[in-house]
Amino acid sequence: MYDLDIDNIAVTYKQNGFVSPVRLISERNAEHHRGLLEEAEAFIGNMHYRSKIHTVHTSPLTLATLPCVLDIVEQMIGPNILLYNVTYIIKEPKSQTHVSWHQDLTYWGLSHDDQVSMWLALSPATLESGCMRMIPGSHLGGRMEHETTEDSDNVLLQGQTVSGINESNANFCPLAPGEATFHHGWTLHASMPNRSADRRIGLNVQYLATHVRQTKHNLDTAMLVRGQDDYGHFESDKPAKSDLDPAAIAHQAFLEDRYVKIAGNQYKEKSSPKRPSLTDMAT
Ligand SMILES: O=C(O)CCC(=O)C(=O)O
Repeated sequence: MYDLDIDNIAVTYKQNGFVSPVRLISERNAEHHRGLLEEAEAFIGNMHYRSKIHTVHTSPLTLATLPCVLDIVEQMIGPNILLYNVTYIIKEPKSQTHVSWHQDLTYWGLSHDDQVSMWLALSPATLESGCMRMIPGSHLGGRMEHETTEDSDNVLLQGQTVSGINESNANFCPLAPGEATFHHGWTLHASMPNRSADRRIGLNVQYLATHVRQTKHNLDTAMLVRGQDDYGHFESDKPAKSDLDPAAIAHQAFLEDRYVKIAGNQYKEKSSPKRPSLTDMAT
């Protein structure tokens, strides 16, 4: 049994719109999972920001479905839980890659906000390496106006940005490997470039309550990870059964393309510039 004060975590989350740090796995285990990621990268190329990565690799699937994580998520969105997306967010050493102030739910097209994201550190996320910053209480005001920006160093698909943030209200969320932040989809957050000599690696996981639906598209996918789904709003993602199975990789390319079209557009499906798929990168 793990040693987490789940009630306290849930109270802090409801009050602030985020909770950090939460120790989920040991530093050693986080290093092990980093090793598994980097072994996969040696074979298939950089895994930064690839969608639905839990359908091609067992390590992110294991981390996203840890019982202690689902127990926490259950306190936040209820007992019937869909795993919507899993992606690594990697800032390479000494890189300009950053994330502008934004709210996650802005362009996802979801019908309700019973959603939470987990960000689990697989390497040190420090002020130097560009850990996340959050504005406490910002989830209570609902959606804020975002503008799209052109900035190739911004991780976000549309460079979506809320301007005029008073950064002196922000809390830094440094994490040691194995610690995580949980944040709500209306919580304003951002992160700065990685000035350190190590990679800053986070596993970013999004969970939805089963009653939430996709309003931009009728073919979106998710995976039931706890409870039951009485709604069936999403087609079911297939969890990775082994690592980097070629059929799973091909399907991930399709899912990623569709995810980018949905989440990467403010209103509805659009054609987007094609990114090389994991398959292209392996060849
Ligand atoms: O990885 C980062 O720096 C930002 C992550 C983020 O925006 C998110 O988890 O929603």
